[in-house]
Amino acid sequence: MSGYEIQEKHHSIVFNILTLSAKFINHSDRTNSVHLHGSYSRAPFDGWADDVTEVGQYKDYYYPNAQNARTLWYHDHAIEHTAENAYMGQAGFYIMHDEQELAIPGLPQGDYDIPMALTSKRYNNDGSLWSPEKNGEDKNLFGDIVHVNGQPWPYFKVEPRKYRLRFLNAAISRSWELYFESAAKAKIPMKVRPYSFVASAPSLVPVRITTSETLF
Ligand SMILES: [Cu+2]
Repeated sequence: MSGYEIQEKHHSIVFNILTLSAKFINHSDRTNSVHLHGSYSRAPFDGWADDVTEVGQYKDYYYPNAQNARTLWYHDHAIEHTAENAYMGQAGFYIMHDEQELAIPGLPQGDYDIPMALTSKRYNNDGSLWSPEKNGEDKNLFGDIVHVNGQPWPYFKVEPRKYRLRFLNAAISRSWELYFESAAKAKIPMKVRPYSFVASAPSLVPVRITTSETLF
């Protein structure tokens, strides 16, 4: 079999079997446009700001899934209320794997590959989410309650082994400085637990980088 035939076979697997179609039905009270951030979707399915689905209507999106392994995310992108809709939770991960990634020795997979979407929210005294729209805030929203995957200040029990953590900054205004505190922090200065940085937004990095903090 020539290299060309292998290439062709590979393409038929990617495009004919893995193309994803997703039907979005707008049950909300405002327009919406689903943007799959980082995907090279065709223009009609990119979810650009003016390509909105009206309330009560639906749209079928087609995603080729033909990029290599990477961490994508989707969020509302409708003009004039993208930030509000993302803040209220219209955002999520879209993770792509490929054979090369799954064959990397020592790279944790499955239950040990943990996506963590970071946001920061603000609450009213009655426990409801503070609305930027109702409060006339259209510039910044930092928020003092950190959410991970929609949960405020969550706790995650881990096994004593290696994990892969995927961090997404889905906050409206806040940026993050991430590091591991040592259990013996009385003796060791903070930010000293090194870890391997293996991937950025577009894909895996060619060489693992050892660091002790990430800003993004
Ligand atoms: Cu985006």
